Amino acid sequence: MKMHASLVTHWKQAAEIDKSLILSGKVLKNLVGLELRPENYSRRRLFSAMARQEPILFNNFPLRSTLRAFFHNGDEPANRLKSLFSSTTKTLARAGPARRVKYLRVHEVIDIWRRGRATLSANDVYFRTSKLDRVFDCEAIGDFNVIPTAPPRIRHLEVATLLMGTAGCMTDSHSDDPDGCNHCIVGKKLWLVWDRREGQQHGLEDCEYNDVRTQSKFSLEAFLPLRSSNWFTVSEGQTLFLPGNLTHKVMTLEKYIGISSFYVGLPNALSSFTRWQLNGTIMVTEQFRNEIIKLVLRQLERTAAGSRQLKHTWGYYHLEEALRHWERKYTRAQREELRSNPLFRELADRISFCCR
Ligand SMILES: O=C(O)CCC(=O)C(=O)O
Repeated sequence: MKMHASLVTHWKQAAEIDKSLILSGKVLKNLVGLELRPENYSRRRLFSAMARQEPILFNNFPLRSTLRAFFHNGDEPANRLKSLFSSTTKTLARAGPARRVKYLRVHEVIDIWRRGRATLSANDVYFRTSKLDRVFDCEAIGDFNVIPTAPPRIRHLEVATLLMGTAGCMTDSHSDDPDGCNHCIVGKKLWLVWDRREGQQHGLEDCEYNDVRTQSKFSLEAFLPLRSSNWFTVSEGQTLFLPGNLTHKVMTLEKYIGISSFYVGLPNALSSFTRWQLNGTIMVTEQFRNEIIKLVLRQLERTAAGSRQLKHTWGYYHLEEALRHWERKYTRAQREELRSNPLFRELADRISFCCR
């Protein structure tokens, strides 16, 4: 397998941001086989990846057309973006190579983004309550997700945000509780992903789970041999779906605007609840987990009783794949431990019943 010249360029750009990404000849050869390549979108591919808990990157996820219509109408993306926020709305941002936390007005962040001279990222601009959600049809990244149907105390776990960053930004290695989706509107990022636990056993830190002072420990020598390692670029119009067990380290190669959100649907429910219970969580408390199990149960009932179209929309036909994956991945003892929670037991039994 050959590495495309543009990919070598991307890695060189990434190494300018973070020295631990400097490539030697041997590393370069080993990296080639770890690239996750984008695919053309189909719902079957999406749900199958969710069921098997594998990352997947799409070229043409259906969100693209609505976002393109908004951003590519001849006006500068920064102007379009500004029109969606009041001049007083503030957001958390990270500035400079040390990623110092600041609160800035969203309009200021957009101006800095437009000029592209400073290193600045703002990944926490919530869009469900802004005009952004009304201007775009973000439904496509949510029509298989029970979290947006939840009461407000749970709905915030969707963490539906707009991300803005100038070239040179880095998001340190971390993992999130739920599986997450990222859509790139403009720009390019390089992502490195690996299973958190496998990485930790081999010296790769996760700043959410390790005691990290400045930056999580990372080396390509430790990353390359992991069974779970992948890397890829996400660029304009592409959409990533990433399982929550994967720690990710992200470098902004070209100034970027995107959106992201977390999801629990029918095909990833068993795996998400299992991971939360066995491997621990940051945001999802036991009470939240049980409330989300109830939402999935409710959606499962509706879908089981609904039309073929509803089943297709919610990934009902991938429940068997999800169940088989879960049975293979976790030991009988682990599955029994999970089943000691009556809600989880009800869900597992209901899914088995649907698969008969
Ligand atoms: O795009 C980035 O820089 C980080 C994104 C991220 O960590 C996420 O969506 O979970």
